[in-house]
This record gives sequence, C-alpha cells and structure tokens, in this order.
Amino acid sequence: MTFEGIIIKGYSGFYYVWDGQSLWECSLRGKYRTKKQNFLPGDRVVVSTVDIDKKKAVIESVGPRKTELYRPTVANVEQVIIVLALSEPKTDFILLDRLLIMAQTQGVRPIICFNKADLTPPEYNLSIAEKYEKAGFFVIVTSSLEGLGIEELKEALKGKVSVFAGPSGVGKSSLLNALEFGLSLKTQEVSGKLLRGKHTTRHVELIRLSCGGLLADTPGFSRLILPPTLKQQDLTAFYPDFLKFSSQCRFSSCLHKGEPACAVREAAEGGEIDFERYQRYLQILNEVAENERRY
Ligand SMILES: Nc1nc2c(ncn2[C@@H]2O[C@H](COP(=O)(O)OP(=O)(O)O)[C@@H](O)[C@H]2O)c(=O)[nH]1
Ligand SMILES: [Mg+2]
Ligand SMILES: [Zn+2]
Repeated sequence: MTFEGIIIKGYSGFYYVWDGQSLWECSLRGKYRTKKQNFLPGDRVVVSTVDIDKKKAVIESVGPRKTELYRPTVANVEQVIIVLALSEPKTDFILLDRLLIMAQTQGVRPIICFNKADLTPPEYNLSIAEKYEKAGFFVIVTSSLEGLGIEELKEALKGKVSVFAGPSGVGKSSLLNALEFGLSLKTQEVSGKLLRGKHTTRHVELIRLSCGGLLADTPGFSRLILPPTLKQQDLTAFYPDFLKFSSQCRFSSCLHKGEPACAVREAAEGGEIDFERYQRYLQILNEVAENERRY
C-alpha cells in the first residue's frame, strides 16, 4: 500500500510520517541513503507500507519544498504565529514589524497574536488589534490565562503547518498549554547558556495538535537578521498598508523617506497609515540601507 504523509520528525536514521491518522516509522530507500538526502520535518512524502501492524514503512519519494525555515529547520511552513504580549513585557512593535517582514520574505503567512489580554483594558487591546488589521494582517487577541481567543487560534492552526515566533516571556508555551492541555512547548533559546559549547543536536518535531494542525515545537525566527538580499526598494512590498498609496507617489522609485509628493508619507501624516508604524518603517529602511552598503 502506498500513501502520502508528512514528516513530523527525523530521529536516528528514521523518519516519522503522519498520514493524518497514524504515525509511521519510516526508513529510506537506498537511493536516498546513498545521496545523503536530508529530509526535514514538514516534508511531504510518499511512503509504502512494510509492516502494517508495526506501522513501519519506507519513503518512496519526497515532494518539492515550498518553503524552508532555518532554526528551527522545517520545510513547508505555511504560517508563523507572531506572539507578542500586550503588556509584561511591553509590546515590541518594531520587533513585530520586523517579524512581519521576515515571514513574508520567506513566503510564510504571518498571523499576529496579541497575548496577555487579561492585563490591559479591552478597549486598548482592540485599538492595537485594529491598527494591524487595518494594515492588512490577521490578528488574534488572546489570554492563555483566561482562555480568551484560544478557539480562534485553534481555528487558525487547523490543517496547517505553523510555527510560533516572538520573544521569550510573551506566553508562547502557555498558549500551547492552553491549546493542548498537559503539553508544554520546549522552548529553546539558541543563545541560551544550556546549549552554549555543547554539541547538542536538536531534533525539531512537529506537534500534532488535536485541532488538526501541525506546530513546530521550537519557536522560529530567533535570529532577527533581515535577509541580506533585501533591498530598500523591496521593503514596501511587505507593507500591505503602504501599497495602495505607493502607486500614487510622484516617483516610482520612491522610498517614502522624504521625497517630494510622497503619497505614503502624506497618508501617514493624515492618519490613514499609522504614523508610528511609518516611523518604524523609516528605521527598518535605514537598516536595510546599511545592509546594502555592507554586502
Ligand atoms: N497575565 C497573563 N500572564 C501570562 C499569559 N500567558 C503567559 N503568561 C505568563 O507569562 C510568563 C511567560 O510565559 P511563557 O509561556 O513561559 O512565555 P514564552 O517564553 O513565550 O514561552 C509566565 O509567567 C506565564 O504565566 C496571559 O495570557 N496572561
Ligand atoms: Mg516558552
Ligand atoms: Zn512615497
């Protein structure tokens, strides 16, 4: 019997393949072993059964990779849940804007999750969520403590391969606990003391959520370096809120940083684009300019 599945982890020479119902321990066909092919969690594969009762199978072929994230190294991630706290710690909006760019440059859909909603007034939470919704992003407001927004988050994760991102302390592990009672996300700070100097091979695993989604057990985008290939000119493409104005700028090459007759700047000054987000854009643009000079 031959069927399709998705690799959820690789471990000591075996790959564990999920077909939506069962987990199969798979070995590789010789042609893959000799090629030293490196399969990743998230890779979609065709397998054929070797032993149905023992759930053993062999990988016949692997499908093309749509995306490939680095640290955690996961293939075909479809969306990144960017988690930030509404307070404690204070929302780091420039980090949020940066993660939104990074997700999009990797071809991964960003979903914003504002957590710890129990600590700030609902009106405030709504105003923050609305800013990013108006900017064109999908936003979920949650409290892992009080269970707020968890159903909506489940709905978003359903049937998708996702990864969490966001700084420590914002509640990623708590959210996973709220999603899957009794499970805790093994957060691993790459620069953490525990791993420094040790040659620890981490095996990333996709957690099978009961809502029917797969979630990487390690948060992504821990290195906050913008892709060195990113050009100043390309940045606007990752700002859906700027796009409808940028076509009206006098210069088609406008970077919206002070050129005459810049429709984006006018929209920011007029409040149609969130002014603070525009200011953060200028900061990120500067950084991209520095990168361009360096590479
Ligand atoms: N008030 C409140 N505290 C939360 C919430 N979610 C997480 N926390 C707390 O925030 C701290 C960090 O949470 P944790 O899940 O470890 O964050 P992580 O580093 O992103 O995985 C812990 O003390 C949690 O109890 C929430 O929704 N509301
Ligand atoms: Mg954690
Ligand atoms: Zn402009």
